[in-house]
Amino acid sequence: MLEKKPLITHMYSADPSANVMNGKLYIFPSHDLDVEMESNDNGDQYCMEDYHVYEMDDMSQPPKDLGQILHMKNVPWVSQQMWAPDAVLKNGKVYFYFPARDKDGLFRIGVAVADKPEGPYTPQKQPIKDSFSIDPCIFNDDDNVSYLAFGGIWGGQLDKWKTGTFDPQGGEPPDDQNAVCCKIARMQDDMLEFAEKPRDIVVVDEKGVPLKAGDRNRRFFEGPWIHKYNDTYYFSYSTGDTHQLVYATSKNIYGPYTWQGVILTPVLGWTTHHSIVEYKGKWYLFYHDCEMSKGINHKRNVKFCTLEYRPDGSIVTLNP
Ligand code: FUB
Repeated sequence: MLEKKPLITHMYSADPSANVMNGKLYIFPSHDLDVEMESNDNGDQYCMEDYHVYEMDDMSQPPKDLGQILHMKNVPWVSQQMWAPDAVLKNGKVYFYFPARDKDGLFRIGVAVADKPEGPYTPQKQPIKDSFSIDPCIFNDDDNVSYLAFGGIWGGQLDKWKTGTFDPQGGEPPDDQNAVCCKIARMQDDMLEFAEKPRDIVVVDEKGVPLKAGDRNRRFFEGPWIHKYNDTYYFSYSTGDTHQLVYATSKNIYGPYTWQGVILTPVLGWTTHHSIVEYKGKWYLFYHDCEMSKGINHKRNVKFCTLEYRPDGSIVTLNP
């Protein structure tokens, strides 16, 4: 029984983006380094340098490490911290999206392209023009139009872009103001650039009122994921300092999304970060905790479990 057990045990891994490509399940996680670092709110302890990809045909067997697909030394614009990635197979190519700090210390989002999930990958020489912050999630809709959702506050810098330019003094708004929103942009057909200025993904409460910054159990923090179930878009994310995975739904990819509930209650460790995927007719939640390191924040391990929907489309809350 592999559910809720560390899936990758020969190295630390986090931020699992699980995607089906050519009928097989691939996991694109971050690779946590086994180094000693003090934790802080800026996330300096997450000093990752490369990515591996994993194949998991059989959910009762550990995934197979297909090897390193990208290292920061091969991406000219990157200075450090290769954080949570995602990937999609589209028109015969795999597009791998990853955030990292540029040479000025700002998080940007890059793309690397391959013919197969295991690579070889060719990174673009520059990040996506006008990209910022972290945690890209690429969603390809039924009409083959793709959207990139992204963002994360605090160490992920999204709250420093409120004015449209980077403000090093920026932060979360006062508690009674609207929360900082995750961003979404339609991608060009070549999947390498935004086709539009990124828009806010607004999450509203049951009365249709946007969530406030002080609503820490519900407001967006980081780790966006978009999937579609029964013609409804599900926008799910981490609430960061309240450590939950939560979700909201909409009939429009751009939102507004209506708050629904909790997918996963807090795990061992500060962060969790997830993806949701349908594979061979079942739905799965991939996430991480710190079981292998007994709770060291930056030494995480990927896990998965079965996800259940009720007949009304709501998700059954999971407890780790
Ligand atoms: O793994 C580094 C960062 O930690 C990710 O980008 C966030 O989502 C959080 O999991």
